[in-house]
Amino acid sequence: MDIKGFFRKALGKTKDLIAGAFQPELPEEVYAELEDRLILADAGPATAAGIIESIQSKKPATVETLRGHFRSAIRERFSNSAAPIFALAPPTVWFVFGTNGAGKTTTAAKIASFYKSQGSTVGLVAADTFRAAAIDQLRVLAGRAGSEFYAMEEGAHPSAVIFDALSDKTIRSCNLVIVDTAGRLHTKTSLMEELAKMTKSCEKTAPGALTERLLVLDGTAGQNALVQAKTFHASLQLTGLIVTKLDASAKAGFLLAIRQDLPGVPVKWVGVGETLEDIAPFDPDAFVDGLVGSGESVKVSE
Ligand SMILES: Nc1nc2c(ncn2[C@@H]2O[C@H](COP(=O)(O)OP(=O)(O)OP(=O)(O)O)[C@@H](O)[C@H]2O)c(=O)[nH]1
Ligand SMILES: [Mg+2]
Repeated sequence: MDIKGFFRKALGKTKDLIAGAFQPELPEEVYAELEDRLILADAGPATAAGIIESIQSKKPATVETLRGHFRSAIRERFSNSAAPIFALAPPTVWFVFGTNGAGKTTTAAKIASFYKSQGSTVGLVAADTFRAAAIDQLRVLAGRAGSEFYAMEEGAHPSAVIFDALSDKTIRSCNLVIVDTAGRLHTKTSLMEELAKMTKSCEKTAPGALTERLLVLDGTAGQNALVQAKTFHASLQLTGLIVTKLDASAKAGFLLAIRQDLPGVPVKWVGVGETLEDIAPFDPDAFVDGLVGSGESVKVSE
């Protein structure tokens, strides 16, 4: 699937919801209708109002011009860079955090598979030691992704796993090491502190290696995902977001709210299914096409 097709699949449900506002005639109520639909798609009232205001001020005469202004308003929100960050010298270490079941383990393996297919060596580290099943899940996925794998026993201290993994010759010699962590509620302060300790353990063991602190968000969570992102960011200084399960969501509008509330934390990857191939780096143009339908953006100066 090409990148545009991927994002069409990811955003189809949300687009169906929003695009209903674009009727061939441009009635008086179009702005209220579009605003309502944005809110239904979980963009949040403030973000929806901001987008509508910016479109309305341009006084579009036709529905196609209106759609063009809408595209521009969305595209502007994704203008900062979303490219993944690598360390100056290998290994690069990325952490994945998130609430229970958000898709962390699957996503870690998907990213491993993505870079493996580009010729990199990747190590997956099982720092979710709560359940033996979590370790086994990552072991199986690492096998499928063609990655190295590192785990200790169930119940091991996650910071110790990171220290040992990064002291291990095979893991240390990988280009990229992805650390899978246990799911946790963002409201549990002690568990959030544990994540901060894990990142410190990494910084001590492999200085300069940790470049990405990625929060995995369940795309069906809508506005709840926004609350999670704010809390995780406050504790962990996130470098990026990964949004999963968009294929099953009509609430992708929350990504617009996240751009408004957390402008320094770009979306870096998007997941649309359960297989290792169901992931793509975030592409702002494909995102806009997926959400609004293809067409020309109207220049801001018009
Ligand atoms: N449809 C869909 N399902 C997904 C996606 N990503 C993950 N899943 C599914 O979501 C479920 C949970 O995925 P995991 O990767 O185990 O989630 P996790 O965050 O590691 O879960 P815990 O470790 O238990 O907190 C699995 O059934 C995955 O197959 C996605 O992008 N789309
Ligand atoms: Mg997991």
